[in-house]
This record gives sequence, C-alpha cells and structure tokens, in this order.
Amino acid sequence: MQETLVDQVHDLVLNWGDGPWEIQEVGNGNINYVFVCRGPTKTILVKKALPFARIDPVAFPLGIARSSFETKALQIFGSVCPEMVPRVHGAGEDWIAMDFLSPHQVLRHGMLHGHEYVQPGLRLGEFIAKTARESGTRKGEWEPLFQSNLEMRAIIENLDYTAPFCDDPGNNWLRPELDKEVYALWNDETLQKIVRDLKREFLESKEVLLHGDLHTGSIMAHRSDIKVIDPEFAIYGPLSFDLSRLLANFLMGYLAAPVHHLDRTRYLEEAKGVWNGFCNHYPNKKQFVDLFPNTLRHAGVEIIRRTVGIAGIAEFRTIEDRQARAQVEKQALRLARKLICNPFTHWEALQHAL
Ligand code: SR1
Ligand code: MG
Repeated sequence: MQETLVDQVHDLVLNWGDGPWEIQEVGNGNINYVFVCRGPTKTILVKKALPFARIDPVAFPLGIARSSFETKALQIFGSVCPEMVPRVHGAGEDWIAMDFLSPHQVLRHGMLHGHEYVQPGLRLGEFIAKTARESGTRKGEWEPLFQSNLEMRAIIENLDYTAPFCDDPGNNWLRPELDKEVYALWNDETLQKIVRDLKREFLESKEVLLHGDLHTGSIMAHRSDIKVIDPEFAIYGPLSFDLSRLLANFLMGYLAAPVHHLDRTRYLEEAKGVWNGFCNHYPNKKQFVDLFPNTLRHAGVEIIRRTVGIAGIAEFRTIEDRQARAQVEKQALRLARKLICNPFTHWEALQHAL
C-alpha cells in the first residue's frame, strides 16, 4: 500500500515542478500518512488522509473529510498567526501540501531528547489567545465552516470523555499495575459526574475555533521557531479546551521528566508559560476567574485519557522499567483526580499540588 501511496504523492508533487522527486514517508502520528517530497529546487510536505486512522485501520474507519477541515483551519490560523503556522501550498479532498519544516522536530520528542526551545509554552499561550479572540469575533463567518467536522468531534467525545471512564475494550493502561487506580476512577461518582458535565460543555459550547488536538505532538519546533500543525479536529468549542490539552501535556512531561533524566522545571516553566502567554494576549480578563479552574478540569481529563485510554504519550509509554512507569502514571492519575474534583483557583496553588 505504501508504494501505491508514494506513486499517488509523486503525481501530486509534479504540480510543484518537474522531478526527480524523492519521496519518503515520515509520519509517526495516529491518524495520517505524511510524506517529505524532495525535488530539485524545493522540498514540500504532503499529508495524506486515508479512510481510516493509521493507529488501527480496522477499529477506526474514518472519513477523509478531515483533510479539508485541516486545510481550512491551517489557513485561518495562518491568517491570524502567520509566523506560527506552516503555509498551505495546495490541497485536495484527501491531501494537503505545505511547508516542510526543517530542521524542526516534534516538540514532544525534542523535549524528551533534552533539546532547548525558546519559551514554547508562552508562544503557544499567545497563539491560543489570538486565535480565540479572532474566532470569537468572526464566529458568524467561521463557525459554519467547521460545523460538520462531526466525525472528529465524536472521536474526542469518545476517546477523551467516555472510553477512559468506563470499561471500554479500546482502553490500554498498564495492567495489572494500575488496575486498582483505574477501577477507582470508574467507581468515583463525584468524578464521573464532573466528567459528564465537562463532556457536555465540550459538545455544546461554541465559543471559539479550537485546534482540537493541541498537545505537544502537534507542535513542530526549532529553537525559537514554534509551529502549530495538525488541526484536523478543528471545531468550535470551549475556550478552556486547547489550553487544557497543552497544559496537561506539559504537566505529564513534568511528572515523567526525572525518569528520563530530564530537568522537570523546564516542563513546569512551559506549563506556566501557556497560561501567562494566554493571559497577556486575551482581552477579556473577567473570564479568567472561571477559566483557570475549568481549564484544569479539562486538563485532568486529558491526563486520564493519555494514561488509561488508547492514545498514550511517549513520556509515559517509553518508560521501560514497569515499576517506574507505574509510579509516574499513578502520580498522573492522582493529579488528574485533584484537577477534576478540586481544581485550583490560581497557579501557585497548582504548583504546590504537583
Ligand atoms: C484514533 S486517533 C487517536 C488520537 O490521535 C490524535 O492525535 C488524537 O489525540 C486522538 O485522540
Ligand atoms: Mg495529530
């Protein structure tokens, strides 16, 4: 199949000039295939959507419409923050050609390898503030463009807010080490009710245009250059959602850092940066009082789903020593429970709880 795909991509890139083109599949995400296309005068990246998710083609049939939503979101986010989004060179119903970012790395992997970046958290907080502000203002114009991205919204509903909180066959936690903690989550009525409310909020709120999957694997980075990629889950939703995903992923990095012999304070600095960058650039300060605890609640959901659910994160799942991994993941579940049931009202309190 890979060879047929390479041929298809080869035909596509002829639009950007005669060959020879050297085409290499480089994707490592859960959903799509990604090709670096090196031609005589330029290199471009082509992202291709197949009618299933790469992580499990049988369990996850998936329409190719996600590709068009991603194109629109890249263009819109790029119009608001051009320096933080790769440019789209062309697109079809199941493909997007865009800037090849080099020598950038996926932020999650770069941080895990100890690479240094210039305040990615702060920059991404600013990105969320600016895109939220603009998409809130232009909701009448932009919301209809994403209304039918329902298949991707249903994935979030299921993989983030439903499956990890019940006995779903797709779940994938460290068994038997975490069994007790996972069953405790399922039996915690208070937590279950709050998560149901958070899910309702995710489904019903149409505040701002969300990236929808803004974790550290959706960021490419090289030193001070930070680029947001992969907005195929874009949909209107609550302002707290994207903030929560980033915050949660930096907090999980913080918990896992010592096992990877990394300086955990770097992760905490980036987590703080997300909130500070957002606050510095979002105009409606009155919202912050409720927004911070709400963001932490949704962050707790992200931490649980990354620990219990199908879509794990490298910071946890690459820990080879099972005991060490179990210890970190138990800490993560404890933190998530606190964030959901007893969210903090200010950053200092959260820091003390870590
Ligand atoms: C079937 S998709 C699994 C996950 O990959 C994406 O990156 C999203 O986080 C989704 O939950
Ligand atoms: Mg992605």
